[in-house]
Amino acid sequence: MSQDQTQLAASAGGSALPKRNSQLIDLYRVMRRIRTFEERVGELFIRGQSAGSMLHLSIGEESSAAGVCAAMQPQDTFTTHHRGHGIFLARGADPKQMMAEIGGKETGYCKGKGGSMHIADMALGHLGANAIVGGGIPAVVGAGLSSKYLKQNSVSIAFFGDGAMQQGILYESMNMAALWNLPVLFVCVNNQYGMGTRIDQATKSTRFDERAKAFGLNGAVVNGHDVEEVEATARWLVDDARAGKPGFLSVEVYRFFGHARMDKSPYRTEAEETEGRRKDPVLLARDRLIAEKLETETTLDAMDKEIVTEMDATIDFAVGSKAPPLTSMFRDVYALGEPKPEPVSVRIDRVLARDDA
Ligand SMILES: Cc1ncc(C[n+]2csc(CCOP(=O)(O)OP(=O)(O)O)c2C)c(N)n1
Ligand SMILES: [Mg+2]
Repeated sequence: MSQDQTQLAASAGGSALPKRNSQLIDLYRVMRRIRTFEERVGELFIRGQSAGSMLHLSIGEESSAAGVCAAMQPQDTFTTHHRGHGIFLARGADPKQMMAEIGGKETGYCKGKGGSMHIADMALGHLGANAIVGGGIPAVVGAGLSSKYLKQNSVSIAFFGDGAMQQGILYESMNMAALWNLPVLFVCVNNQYGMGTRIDQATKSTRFDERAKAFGLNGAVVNGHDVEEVEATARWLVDDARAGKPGFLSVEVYRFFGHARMDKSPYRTEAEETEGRRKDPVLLARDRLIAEKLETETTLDAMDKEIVTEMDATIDFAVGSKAPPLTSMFRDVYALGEPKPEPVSVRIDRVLARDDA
């Protein structure tokens, strides 16, 4: 299949795409680990052990993380939005350190100071999750420019939600990436909602790939129920980005639960939610593995059980870890070293004494 044909197939729904660059079993395992991890994150919240009150689960969206990360190389970098646990896990993060971070513990990736929405890890190329809608997008343009300049052969990928499709920063970033032929990929995890607003109430045109193509990027939309389709399309886009042609991918998924843990989705009908959850990427991959006789139910049950044990241990690890000491408050925050904190009373006197105060 020529690249043009592949591009067309991807935009049209991708049914004719070549499949299986990764084994479906590997993609299933990654998705199952994300699903189980996210369920444990929910448990951490219910037990009152998470740091902060906002947690955003990616249950129902696992194919976007598993499919795109399967197409990445070790030197590649990425940023995520506020719903990024699954992406980091698919990239190879240690779930214990992740859970500890979400719990605000010193054994976490950022020693408990990043939490769910600001987790980062340079070793795995995670340039940072970001709570501001669209906030992580421009960083990949900088990373792409740096990679090109330093000849690092790395691609930088921004993951964000459909809410960011209405943010100006995305278009400034796409424009610059296209103009400078940067090794960058923009991935929209289109779960149909930005908080309680359905996407067609937020924008007139939901053909997001057309917007990217208008800027001179490769553009594709894939059905996120099919993780193999996501992986095959992502591989094409990542490979092209590495060669200097940036791209955009919209992965169409359904957010199974509310925006955050306290949201019971009163703005969605039960019928819609049932239909959305029917297209479960994890279960569909499992069914296909069995139907195509690639794996037996017994083998998959054993794998699932092993994952449950692994993820149960993340809760014990997080709950059993210590919170960072107060004395470490300013360490690792802005720069290396530990500035001496100024006593509050001294600071107040200093501010009040300022001429322009
Ligand atoms: C610039 C900005 N505006 C508003 C918010 C409040 N907010 C947090 S998440 C969110 C919805 C984001 O929706 P989407 O980008 O589709 O991601 P999803 O939550 O669906 O994964 C909004 C409006 C914010 N964090 N940043
Ligand atoms: Mg959304």
